[in-house]
Formats: sequence, C-alpha cells, structure tokens
Amino acid sequence: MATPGSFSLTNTTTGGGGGGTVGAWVNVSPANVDFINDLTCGNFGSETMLVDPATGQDIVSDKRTSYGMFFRLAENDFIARIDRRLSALTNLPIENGEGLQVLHYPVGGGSEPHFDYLQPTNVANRESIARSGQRVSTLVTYLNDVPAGGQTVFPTLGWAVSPLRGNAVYFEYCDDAGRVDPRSLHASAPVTQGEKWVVTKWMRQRRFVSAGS
Ligand SMILES: O=C(O)CCC(=O)C(=O)O
Repeated sequence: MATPGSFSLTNTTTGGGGGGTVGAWVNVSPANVDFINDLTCGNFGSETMLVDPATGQDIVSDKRTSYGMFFRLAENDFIARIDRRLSALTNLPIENGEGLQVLHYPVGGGSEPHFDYLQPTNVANRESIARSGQRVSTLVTYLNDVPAGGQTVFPTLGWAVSPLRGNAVYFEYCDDAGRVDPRSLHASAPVTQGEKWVVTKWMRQRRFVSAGS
C-alpha cells in the first residue's frame, strides 16, 4: 500500500462557463493518488447512480457504465485530510461535503450527459434537498492517465477535459438563491483504451445529511 504523503491540492487554472458556472483544474500529489487507489481495493462492485436529466430520478442507468463506491465523510485519517483540503478549496464547510465517491470506467465505460444537481421531481430528491440543500459543486479528480477517450465533456459549453493523473476538474452550478445552471450538463466520454479512475466530491448548500441518518 502506498504511504499517504502530504495532500497538496493547488488551484492552477480557472476557466469554463462564466456566469454561475466555474471551472478549474487542480492537482493532487502522486502519493495521494496511489493511496486513494489502494484504499478502494475490494470495495467495488456496485453500479453507480446518476440523476436522469429528463425525470430528475436517481437511476442505475444504462447511461453510465462504471463501477463505484463511496467513502463516508472522514471515514479514516487520510480521507478526513482530503475532505478538509477540498473544503478549503471550495470554500465550503467540511460538513457540507458528501462522502467521496470513487468511480472506475472499463473500456467502453462512460456516462451520458447529466446534471449533478438534484431535480425536485421525485420524493427522494425533494427530501434530500430539504435535509441538505441543493448540490452546489463537483470536483472530479483523475486518478490515472487514460490512453484514449474518457474526457469529461460539457456539451453546452463546448468544453472537454482530458483525464490526466492528479489533475481535476471543478465546476459550480447553484447560486445562493438555489438557482441551478443547466450549462453544467456533463458526461464522461467512453474510454476507448485503458481504463479510467476518478474520485468525485459533491458539495451541498448545508450540512450533508444522508437518507436514513
Ligand atoms: O468521470 C467523469 O469524468 C465525470 C464524472 C461525473 O460525471 C460525475 O461524477 O457526475
């Protein structure tokens, strides 16, 4: 198992949509990328959920062909350190963060365009928004170089980010009044060679309280 080094996350570039949508690249130190990979060993197997843009429902979807697992917030010392760093980077309280999600896309894996914000078109989403507020931002960190395919694509913005180990893409889509920005529509292009590993952090308007807690 790799040793967790000091977690360095540097906001290197900003760009993207303008208006309510902000995009940024960040960089994660290689030791920490290895450590995140090691920590996930043996915990995979469940298909991942996404929010269907048409219905707002959380779905296990043929629109996403990847496998994933969640860490609980501050599940161990290393994850707690990442949670703290991402809280500082996004300028939101640690407690507003959902647990880190790690995704694995095999060859052919990807996702159709979708929003990360919750649409209040079903009871589960309405209850989640009532508990924790809306999702406000997403940080996707790439854990490996992908030889071909696997870009994070923003079709409305005409923006695509290639997965490079240790880089990340950050985007915001909800203002203080709770208005969401549909320009944050995004997808993972299919991996055509190799595989793709990412870790995703979603932040909420308020303390994140999961269903049943
Ligand atoms: O894997 C990616 O590039 C994007 C991940 C994603 O769409 C998400 O976490 O909502």
